[in-house]
Amino acid sequence: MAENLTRKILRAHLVSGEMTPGKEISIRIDQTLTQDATGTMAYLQFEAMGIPRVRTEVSVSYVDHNMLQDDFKNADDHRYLQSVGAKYGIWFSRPGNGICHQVHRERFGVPGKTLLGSDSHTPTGGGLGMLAMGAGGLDVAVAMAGGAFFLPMPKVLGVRLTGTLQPWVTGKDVILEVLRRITVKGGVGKVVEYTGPGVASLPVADRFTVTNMGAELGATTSVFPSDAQTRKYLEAQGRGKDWIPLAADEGASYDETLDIDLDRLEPLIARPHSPDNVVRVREVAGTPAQQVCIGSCTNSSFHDLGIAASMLRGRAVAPGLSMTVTPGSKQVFETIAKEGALADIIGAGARILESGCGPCIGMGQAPPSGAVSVRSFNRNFEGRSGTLDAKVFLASPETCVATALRGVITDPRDLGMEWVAVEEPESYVRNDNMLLAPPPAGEAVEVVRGPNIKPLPEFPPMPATLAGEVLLKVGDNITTDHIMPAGAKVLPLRSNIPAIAEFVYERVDRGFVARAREKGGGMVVGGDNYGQGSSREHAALAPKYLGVSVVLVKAFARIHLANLINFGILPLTFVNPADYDGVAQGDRLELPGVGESLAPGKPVKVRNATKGTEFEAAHPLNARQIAILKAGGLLPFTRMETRSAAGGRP
Ligand code: MIC
Ligand code: SF4
Repeated sequence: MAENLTRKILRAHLVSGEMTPGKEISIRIDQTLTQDATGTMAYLQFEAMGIPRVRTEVSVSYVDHNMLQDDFKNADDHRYLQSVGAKYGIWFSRPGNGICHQVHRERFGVPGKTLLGSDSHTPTGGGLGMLAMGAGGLDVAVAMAGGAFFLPMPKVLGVRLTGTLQPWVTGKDVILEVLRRITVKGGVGKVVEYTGPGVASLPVADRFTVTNMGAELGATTSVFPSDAQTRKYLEAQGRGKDWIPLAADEGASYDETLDIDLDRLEPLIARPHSPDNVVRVREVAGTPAQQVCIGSCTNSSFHDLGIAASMLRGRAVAPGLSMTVTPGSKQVFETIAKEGALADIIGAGARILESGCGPCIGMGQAPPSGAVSVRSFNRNFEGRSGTLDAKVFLASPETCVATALRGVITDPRDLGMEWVAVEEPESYVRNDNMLLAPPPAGEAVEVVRGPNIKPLPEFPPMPATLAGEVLLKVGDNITTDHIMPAGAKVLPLRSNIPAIAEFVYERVDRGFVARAREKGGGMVVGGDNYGQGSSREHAALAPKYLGVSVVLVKAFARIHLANLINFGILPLTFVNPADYDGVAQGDRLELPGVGESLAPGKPVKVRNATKGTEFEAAHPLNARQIAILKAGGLLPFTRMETRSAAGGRP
């Protein structure tokens, strides 16, 4: 039977389960990646598993998030990551070598392989025809140990592209259009697969932008075929031998479809504070802007910076505006330096930042109070930039430069500039001296741990009855940035759970942590698409540390749901959405006997002791997940399993 590309790759990696949408499957993972902000925890967890060496084809540890070194913490964590990687057979991409998703596609990505990364933008690899997914660090640690990755079998949404992109219209506008049409929850439970005659003309750089920002749809991942463009890209990376052709079978069917005519697309922009709040750039043109940032894993390729440089050549950034440019990797940086584009960018007055996440995750360059900041990034959640009242817009590098030159939001077509296509180089600068291969197995390596690395907290098994106060009630589309903020102040605490727990829900309710402490834990109630955004397991782990035992919402985002289970927090959904209205912050909820009665498909009775009411809640858990929850989380569960496999010996 004619099959789409997603199903073909899944089938080739299937370990268990039936490929029926919604049913749990498990797949073999060929490659893993971690970044520093999630990596320290992932490697602490990997160490706790007692496996001598990773069992994947390739595992890479990147340093790109925690780049500011204003005290010992980040620098110590970098040293830990380098040494732990060397010990267990993991490549190490040194700080300065670039953003994980940019470097991975340059140096490691292979069409048809599976990639699991402890970062929600891991789907970027789909631009090369990989099945690349984001997950919590613990799931990635399990994959490094050779374990399968469990996920609900996704539906496949076929996005059929026709026509060709017009001058000044880019891959960013393609994904913004998809976001405009199906919103930040439109991809939940789906893989977005790009097909149709429009794919062939889409430069690989644009494909990466589309698959990267597919994370904002809530999608499991996104994937493009591997074709002549993919081959050219891999050859320019000196990796032509890694290329294989891949595409959906002729006449393959999709669970859902969407058509996009590239000829008719226009420059688009996402307004504050959500990536799906999309309009045509011309609808907001003229809005004064105080900052423009080009960079992030979405748009910082050679292609992106080449276009930016050609627009900036001989011109100047507007006086009321500050512009930053971040090359996505050392390769991009070296290439634009050699080709002269860097001089054009510097000459125009842009501020050049080192290759890393930087302003995208609030690591510096917070905008001024109330400022409009136009960024080529992928997320514009409130406060993420580091300035709570800043208004962040998301657009293509072309729209960003047009805005930087004029000082007001500008459609690049209205600049009156001639559009020049940027060709992919025949050969990229290939200088891997910041990429360290692991030493051969058996070589003695000492793992270096700084004082910022605290031991993993231990959690007891789930008690028979769960009861507690609703510590917080929130609405729809709560992001993990709301739950566990990032930024320069908080990110360095990622390997220190007691310290980072102090910041849980800080931007939503400053009293949350004190309340959780005072009440000895409790529950959180939320709306639709709860936990969208990043893969950070700290958004589950830190609330768990504060005693949160149940999260009861209308619907969950995929990665956050998996993280809640991994750390032993019971995820429940309202059977009747109207029951959401009947629960208030401060109410006491009781789930008597749930620790014993929890079973697949069986609703849970929730008693609201304050209101004297009762309602039913559902859960998506299967028997394996229930066993994990009862054990207190995936780590204690894995330890128990290992013990029983060893005949009960510890
Ligand atoms: C993000 O873009 O939000 C991050 C920071 O890259 C996160 C990972 C993290 O929180 O460390 C992500 O996307 O998963
Ligand atoms: Fe880094 Fe931003 Fe990409 Fe996250 S979205 S990996 S913070 S560049």
